[in-house]
Amino acid sequence: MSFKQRYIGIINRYRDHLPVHDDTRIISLGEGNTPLVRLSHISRERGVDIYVKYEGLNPTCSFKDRGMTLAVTKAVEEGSMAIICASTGNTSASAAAYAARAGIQAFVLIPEGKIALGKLAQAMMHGAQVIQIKGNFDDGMRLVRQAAEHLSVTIVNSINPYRLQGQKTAAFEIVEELGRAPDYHCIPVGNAGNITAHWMGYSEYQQIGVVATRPVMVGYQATGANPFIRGEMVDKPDTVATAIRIGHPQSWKQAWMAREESGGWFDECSDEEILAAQKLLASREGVFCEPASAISLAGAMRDVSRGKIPQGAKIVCTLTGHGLKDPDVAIQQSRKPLTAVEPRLEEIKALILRAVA
Ligand code: AN7
Repeated sequence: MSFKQRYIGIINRYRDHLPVHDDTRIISLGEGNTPLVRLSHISRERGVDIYVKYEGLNPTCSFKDRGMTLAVTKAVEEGSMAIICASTGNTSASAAAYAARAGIQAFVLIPEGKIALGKLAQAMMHGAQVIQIKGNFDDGMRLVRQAAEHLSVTIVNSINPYRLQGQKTAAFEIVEELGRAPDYHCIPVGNAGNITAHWMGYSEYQQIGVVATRPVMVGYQATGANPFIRGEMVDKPDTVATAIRIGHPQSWKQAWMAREESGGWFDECSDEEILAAQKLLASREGVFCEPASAISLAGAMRDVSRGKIPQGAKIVCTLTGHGLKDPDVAIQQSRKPLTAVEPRLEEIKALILRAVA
């Protein structure tokens, strides 16, 4: 029996492609190396080859960990004792965990009442200072920028360039797994950091000759939070997919460039389409992601049915966060209400027989 080398995270794995030194102290939780799951039922039914990159299986259950390991590693290297971010939830969870790991303080600004329960639990458990704002993510982001001008805290939102450097490694993994770039990469868009990071990753691998082609990048936003579809900022964003309830994206220009250079497009999905795709994925393929993540599949399926994405195409959809992040929305949308029966065999038998009838 031979032993595989222990996997210890994206910085160690992709050191040559990232801005670290030999003696940099790496702050890692073993992020990255997430599964690329082929959707067998959905691919067969729709005549395409669809994979999901299951980023919900990162240490804090979202893609943010890829960027956070590098952002916190560099913050510590530069002597910072505190990090700060605004967040719709996942960035705060990730920042809190990596700050704990590093032994520094995290301050997280979240929109009051608008973040999923799992994410709030994470930020609180990891010991972040949680600051609720009577406002939305965009208000929080403005305050974070202002606060960092006055105080010595490091911003770990995706305007921190190390975040995108770390997140580009998802594209590396996809290429290595498929042995090529996909034809289409479908991805949720909020601040547009992740679509930008993926395009950087694919482009780097093309430049150094690992692959000959890059995918068409397709970004999806919720109908109520759709600045890229409107072509202008949105002041009162709203959607059931709270992770992408963002009206003033931080990586505006870079995302337009990714769209332009890849020959891609932006489109929007309604909350109903998002929840239907989330349910379909969970019930037909066994993969549970949060609502914001499901928009990548919702959009891809619609673009396949419209012929915008051709039959036979190889498609990767990024599932940015785990379904358990947002148990409330999952339970609310279940068709049958949960009831309890007496603990007797007859009751159970009757229920099973009725279900299979
Ligand atoms: C599950 O946590 O912005 O387009 O503050 O949590 O790179 O912003 C989260 C974003 C998609 C959008 N899916 O990614 C935050 C935050 C999930 C997310 C996005 C987010 P970007």
